[in-house]
Amino acid sequence: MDPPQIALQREFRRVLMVYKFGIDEMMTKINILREEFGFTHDHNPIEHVKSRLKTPESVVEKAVRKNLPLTLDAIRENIYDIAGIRITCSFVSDVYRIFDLITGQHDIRVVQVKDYIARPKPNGYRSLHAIVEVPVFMSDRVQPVFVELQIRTVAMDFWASLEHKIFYKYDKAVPAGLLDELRAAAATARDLDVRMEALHDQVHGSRQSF
Ligand code: 0O2
Repeated sequence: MDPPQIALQREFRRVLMVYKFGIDEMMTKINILREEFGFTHDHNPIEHVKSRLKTPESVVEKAVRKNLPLTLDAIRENIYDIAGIRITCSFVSDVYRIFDLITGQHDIRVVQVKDYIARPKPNGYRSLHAIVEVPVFMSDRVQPVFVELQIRTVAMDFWASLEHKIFYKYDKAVPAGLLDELRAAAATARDLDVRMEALHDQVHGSRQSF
């Protein structure tokens, strides 16, 4: 890295705290939903939740890759996934339900939605992505913060974590045979989601009744 990139990284370390607070705000919302479902319904749509903050190194790398000016403002305005939360649900209907419950909250602004469940990526990747903006109440101001949400089923998550490992093991040049296998495995994961949802509906009645 050259000196301007190193200087930006140092400056960025100070503002990273606000993104951590953005994650905290969102995690509170998600935990409230999760606990409330535990009390009031016989089925909890959220299996598990993970969060992560991008490191200053990877934020600056992304800024360089996107040809952004190396300034904090350019990073704040153009890099949406500094704060990330991944919510894993049991069923596909739960994914959309959780999405609606979070994005329907009045202090949340939805900036962008990518529905890779309705339109999977060519490699087979499925997941519902949303960039939301959440207000963080600091001592002297209210700071809106972008948070990337990835909401997916257990089957989608299983596939994505293996694909991610394979992708990096082969340094992004995955042999064609393995890519075919991964696409086939993604189709199997999709079929499993359909079957599990049908079974769940048989036992609990249609999810639409919620
Ligand atoms: P990490 O370490 O997980 O954060 P952009 O952010 O707009 O430049 P893009 O690709 O347009 O990039 O955004 P998109 O499609 O919303 O995907 C962003 C994140 O989704 C990725 O983050 C991955 O976490 C996940 N993702 C997207 N496509 C795939 C895929 O094909 N396989 C797997 N396993 N995960 C995927 P990062 O930044 O790549 O990494």
